[in-house]
Amino acid sequence: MNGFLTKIKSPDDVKRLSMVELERLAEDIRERLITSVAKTGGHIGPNLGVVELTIALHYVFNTPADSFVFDVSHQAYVHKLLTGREDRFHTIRQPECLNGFTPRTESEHDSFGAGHAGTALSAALGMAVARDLAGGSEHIVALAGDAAFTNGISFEALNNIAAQTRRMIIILNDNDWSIDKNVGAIAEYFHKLTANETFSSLHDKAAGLIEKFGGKAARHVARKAEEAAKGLIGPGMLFEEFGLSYYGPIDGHNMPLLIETLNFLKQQNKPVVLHAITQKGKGFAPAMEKQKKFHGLGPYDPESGETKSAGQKTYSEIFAESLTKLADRNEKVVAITAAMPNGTALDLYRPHHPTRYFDVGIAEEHAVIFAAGMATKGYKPFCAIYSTFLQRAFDQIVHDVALQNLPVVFCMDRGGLSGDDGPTHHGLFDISYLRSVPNIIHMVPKDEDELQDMMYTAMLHEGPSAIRYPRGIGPGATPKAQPVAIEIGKAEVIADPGRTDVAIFGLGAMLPEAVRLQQMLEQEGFHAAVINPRFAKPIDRAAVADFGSRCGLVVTLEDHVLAGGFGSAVMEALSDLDLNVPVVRIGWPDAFIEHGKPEALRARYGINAETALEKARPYLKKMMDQVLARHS
Ligand SMILES: Cc1ncc(C[n+]2csc(CCOP(=O)(O)OP(=O)(O)O)c2C)c(N)n1
Repeated sequence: MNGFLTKIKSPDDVKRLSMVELERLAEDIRERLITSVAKTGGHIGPNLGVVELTIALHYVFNTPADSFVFDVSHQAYVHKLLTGREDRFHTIRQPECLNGFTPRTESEHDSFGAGHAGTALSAALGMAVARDLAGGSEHIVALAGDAAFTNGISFEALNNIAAQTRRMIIILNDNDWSIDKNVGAIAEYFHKLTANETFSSLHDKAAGLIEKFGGKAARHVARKAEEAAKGLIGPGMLFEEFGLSYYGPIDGHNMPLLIETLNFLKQQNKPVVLHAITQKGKGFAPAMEKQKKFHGLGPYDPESGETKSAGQKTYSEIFAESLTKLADRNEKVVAITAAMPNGTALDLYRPHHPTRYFDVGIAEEHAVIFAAGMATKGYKPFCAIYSTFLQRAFDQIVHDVALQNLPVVFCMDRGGLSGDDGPTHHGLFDISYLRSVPNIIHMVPKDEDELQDMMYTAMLHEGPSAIRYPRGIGPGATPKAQPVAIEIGKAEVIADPGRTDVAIFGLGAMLPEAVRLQQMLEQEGFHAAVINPRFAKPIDRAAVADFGSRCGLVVTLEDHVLAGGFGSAVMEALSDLDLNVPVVRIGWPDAFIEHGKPEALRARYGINAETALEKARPYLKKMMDQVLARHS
């Protein structure tokens, strides 16, 4: 078992295998993917779909001299297995081990890092143009899924490719699925190309001939298939109009056909698109049956595909249920997702309000302006976009929403450390990037019930608002039957001992750490107030003024970068108020945080009460000295 795979130490070893051995290698890889990802979790479905494609790519091309650019790069596990990382594959997504994507630092075979969708074509074009300028001869191959073509950047690149280079290969890996079913006109168009019967029969003939004879005859039939289909439905018309030569669609699991075709495309002196049809999850029944679930998930049973349930409702689920309730009572409430109905849990909302649910594809910029447009007509759009993916729509938030003061609500799931996915997915910047934008309010709930209240508050608010909440489960506070509105910019004082030495502001998920710090301080004889800030913007200046003027130290805790974050906002307010009280800030440093288990990363970077206490010590000592001096 895995006999062929364990012998592959580099892509050169792939090139030495016969066709029969390549097929055996594909079997080995599938088995390894299924059993290994069962333990680590990860993007199993997408990778099972590109086994033959990736083997064929390494058979025909020559990385690292040639470059493969993977869109999102969640489908690069097979590439990792073939490029000297087979012995470490069981460590994927584990702390200090292989990343789930392709950071350039991991291997010379990883030409471009990604995690967000739609970047492959632009990056590959940049590489191709750089190669042309330098007089190089290497090949640049971009591999992008069908859903990547719902993304604006992909089209900006398409618009530019033919004008910039004569040599670049794009592989459209079409499996019909985004995470959910792919949506929109492009998905329809791809579907039309592949559903054509005449094409299918010619295509099968071509595949059969290649298996029999290979070479010229097959190429002839493949071209005939292409021409015939072209006459009927104009396959690839879209790409041809962009000045790219379109080939396919071909069966992306037919290894001889793939190798033959890639060898042919390698010789072309024009930018080309190869349309490969693959099946997401191929070879693993549970993944073929439940495409959505097996796109990316935690550990599962490698036989049955069963997963353990979290038991408690996640923040995403509470968000979806709360939105359903709001929409039940307010017909102006609408929900918008950018291809993440599953991740944001909006697929729980969808059946209740199907006409007020919009999946716009992987198109965050469009999602935000689309929401702005709806808001101009009196609707109340709730845009559910992960904190990390909303980064892409910054200008739309500024220029289209905030400048016009339109009441769009941004529900930023995965606000805070994301964990196993790593730096491409951590949501650690949204306070900074939204705090500088006029008109917008930014809220952070301490628990699930407060999330519902904040959504209600946002619904009533007449301008733009954002709510960030963490990945996974929260403290488990069941939302009230009726949400209540929160006064804008008003913090909640959780504990106030009156005579206060330290004021601790614990933002959102960090509130329990604030309470722990308070207890640690009490044990050392210091009285501490605990505040749930609720708003990162506008912050509660009255609370800052009150505590800032009657305590000896302010501590802020946030699951966000320190630069420009909540603690910075508190310091700015103290400075504006001319209050000269020291501030200890706990948050993430000015660095990209690697992947890992959230608890371990928090411990490593000191995002906890212990570090706050350590940092507070010099100030506590000063306070103590002053007290002693007064009494001596
Ligand atoms: C900007 C952005 N938005 C959302 C996502 C979440 N996401 C990851 S993979 C994916 C679907 C990708 O589908 P496709 O490109 O067709 O590849 P497949 O997984 O089907 O192989 C989505 C929506 C993302 N990575 N980047």
